[in-house]
Amino acid sequence: MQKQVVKKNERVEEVFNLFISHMQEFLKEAKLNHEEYTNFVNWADRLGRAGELPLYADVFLETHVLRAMYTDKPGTQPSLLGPYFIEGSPEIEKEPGKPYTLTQRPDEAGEVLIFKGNVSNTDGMPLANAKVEMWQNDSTGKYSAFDADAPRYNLRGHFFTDEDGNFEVKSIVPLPYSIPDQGPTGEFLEYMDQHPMRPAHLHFMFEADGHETLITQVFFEGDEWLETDVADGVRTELVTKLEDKGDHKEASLNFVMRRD
Ligand code: MBD
Ligand code: FE
Repeated sequence: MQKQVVKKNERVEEVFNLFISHMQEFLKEAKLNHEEYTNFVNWADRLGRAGELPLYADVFLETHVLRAMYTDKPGTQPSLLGPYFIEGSPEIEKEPGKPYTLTQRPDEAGEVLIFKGNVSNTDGMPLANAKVEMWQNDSTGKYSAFDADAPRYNLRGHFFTDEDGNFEVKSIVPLPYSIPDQGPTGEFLEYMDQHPMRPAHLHFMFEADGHETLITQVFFEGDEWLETDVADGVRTELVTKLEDKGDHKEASLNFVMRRD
């Protein structure tokens, strides 16, 4: 096998050294015996082979990276990118006087949701023409391109804010999400006696010139999984009301981006 050539990088060296020294401390503290060690290696191997490493990392680790980076920082709190973002979503065309409609099947099941947002920056300046990328699960609780029986970009798309930084998008109300629980990640959850649920959420990524890209999620008041989200992605300021408008639901939230 050819040896991989890695350019020396002090940051990577620092991080790998920290990682290995903490792993060694962990093994000492947990007093792992050899059988437990073997079980652990086999589990980690199954996790990788099942393609669940990104899922596992995003559920159990990503929130800690974000909290370390952003707690008490001005602007909207970022939340998890998660394992279900894919590149290349379609740009959504707008009909005059109507909201954008997130890519969906003609007979898309679910409750209609009108979501209204505003994008501004920490100086209070509205951000016109900011790119809004959005993705969510469907009325079977699944994500296109992963577990849903739907076209690749179903309930995914991007569009742009208007001159006042506003946008309005028509979609369906997302459902609470059960992360895959039949594989190695599910095994882990079972041992931890933890349910596999995430509260219903919309995923957003905002991009605007001169500003830090904002990746976040929106949640809804009253969701039964808000307090025990398996991925710990909920932040108080990201929880909004889901208002009943008779034939549809409505929700809104304002987003504040930081300058680069
Ligand atoms: C999701 O839908 C999600 O958003 C995250 C962060 C992890 C697992 C599933
Ligand atoms: Fe998600």
